[in-house]
This record gives sequence, structure tokens and C-alpha cells, in this order.
Amino acid sequence: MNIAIVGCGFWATYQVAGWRELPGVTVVAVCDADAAKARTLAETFGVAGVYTDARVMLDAERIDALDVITSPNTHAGLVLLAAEHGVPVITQKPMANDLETCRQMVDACERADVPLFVHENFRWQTPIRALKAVLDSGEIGTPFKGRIYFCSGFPVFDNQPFLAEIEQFIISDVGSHTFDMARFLFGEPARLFCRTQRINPRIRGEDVANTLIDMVSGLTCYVEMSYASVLESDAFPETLISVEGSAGSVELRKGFDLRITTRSGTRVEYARPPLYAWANPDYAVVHASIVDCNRNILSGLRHEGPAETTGADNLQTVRMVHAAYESARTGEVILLKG
Ligand code: 89Y
Repeated sequence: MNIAIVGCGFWATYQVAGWRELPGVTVVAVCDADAAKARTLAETFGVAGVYTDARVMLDAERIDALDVITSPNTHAGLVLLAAEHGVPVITQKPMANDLETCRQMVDACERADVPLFVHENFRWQTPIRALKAVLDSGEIGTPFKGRIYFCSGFPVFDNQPFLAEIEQFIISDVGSHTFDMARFLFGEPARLFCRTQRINPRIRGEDVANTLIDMVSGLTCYVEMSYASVLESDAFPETLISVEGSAGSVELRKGFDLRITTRSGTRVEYARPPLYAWANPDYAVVHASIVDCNRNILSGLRHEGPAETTGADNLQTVRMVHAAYESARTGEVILLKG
């Protein structure tokens, strides 16, 4: 599998390192409008092809997939370019900044018969998979209530300065993950209500969002997100989750402890992610999940099994993101079913 990368910024280093963990995969070319960035990434990983124009790269290289790691406003153009070249394409989240563009991307790839995947990695984190296994085992009975908590004061803008500039920040950047995890754990949403705030005066978008979601199953899920939290024990980048069911409860605490309580007592499972030497310690659990997410996408690319985070699947998560913005704007509950 020959992969080409477009976008050689902060995240690309980890994405390339993640690909290199998988047997049979070679990153053969990298591209960035900033030639120095492309050269640096290529030199770090010994990549032969270095480009500043994605079209030139796609014309010149024989590749099995294009991995798009640019800022969200450029995803659509690059996905359409890949579709035009008949090249399977993977894009970072959010697929695009608005729902209509996401739909067009999915439609264009379907029409060109080109597989489209979204690199949605949070659902691939070791502790999230372990939590899902507990739910699927039936040990806590039928889940009726969930809480997904991602609140932090971590200075995300230092590594990803563009996040301070975007008008829609935390729901689009983090809600893409938390809402996707809600779907992964609890099924599809029926309706939601969201309130947002901007606490940090130096950024453009909202940095706090609280969303109450009714799932089709009847479960009620509360999703809390913040980058304005001053906390004794900041869990960044861990997502803390608790679920109550008819026969028990499960809680994912900071440090990857999964505490499962039934009427017979509490037991603890440790759901620690693998530690890769190349991972940034501040993001270790997320970086480890890049490998598992890529492995799943690879199985889709090789027709070995279905990939979970296809463009069509991710449209459902994108609908939630924009329903949350609509709810915050209008003060209304937004229906999602159907
Ligand atoms: O961009 C975001 C993501 O995908 O995970 C955490 C992050 O880096 C900052 O919010």
C-alpha cells in the first residue's frame, strides 16, 4: 500500500509515524504548499517524493490512497481532486466546515466509485474500546444514561494556532470526536439541545459546549466539552465517560481505569493504550489510536473488512455537530431522527 500525504504540519508527523507501524504500508510522497515543511517531513521519515502541489503529486505518483492532513477548509478540494484521479482518500476530521460540503464530498466519491474515509480516531482509543466491550457484554444491563466529559485547560492553541482563529471551535474540533464516540457507544441520536460559551477572550470561537442528547435507544447522553477549565487534575487528552445501566454502571476515569460496578461490587480493569516511542507524551492515548484507526481504514482499502469511519458514516456525526450549533444559535431542541 503506497500512501501519499498532503499537509505536513503538526499532526502529519504522528500520522506518518502511525502508518509506519503497519506492515505493507509505505509513505511514498508528501506534499505541502510550504516546501520547507514538506522537505522536513520527507527527511524525517526518508520519503522519496516531495511536492508543493497535490495535483502534480497525484499525476506523478502511483498511490493506493491519499491521506489529507490539511486544515478543514481545504479538505473538500483535495478529496474532490483524489476522486477525479480515482484515488481512495482519507481525510482528517472535521470532513469540512459545513454539512452541505460534507454531503458533496461523500456524493462525489460515491459517483467516482472512490472510497472515502474520515480519520476519526477517538473511538479507536484503547479505553474507549474497552468501555464498549463492557457495554456489549451486557454486564451492566441496558444502558439508560451516559456522560462524556472532555474538559481541560490544555493550551491547544500553542500546537494548533489555527484553532484560535476559527469561528466554530470546540464543537467542530472536539465535538467531532465526542459525538462520534456517543454514536459508537450508544447508537444514533434522536434529538439534541446545546448551549455554548466563549470564555477565552483571545480566541474567535466557542470554547465551552454542553449538549444533552436523546439517543434513538432511549438513553440520555450528556456531552460536556471545555477548553476553559481550570482543574486540579486536568485529564487532557483523555475523555472521561460514565454509563449507567439497569444492572450496573461503568466509569472510565483519568489514568485509564475502567471501574465496573454491579450489585455484587466493583472491579477495575486497566485499559492503558500502547506507548509508541514516536508519540508526543501530551497526546499519547490519541497518537496510539492513530495506528488502530489506520489499521481499520487499511482493512477497508484492502477489501478485507468494512472500515468503521467511512465518509458516509461520518456524515451522521457531522449532522450532530451542526445540529449542536443550530441549537446553540436558536435555543431550540433539534430533531435528528430520519
Ligand atoms: O484537534 C484536536 C483533536 O483532534 O484532538 C485534540 C485536538 O488536538 C485539540 O482539540
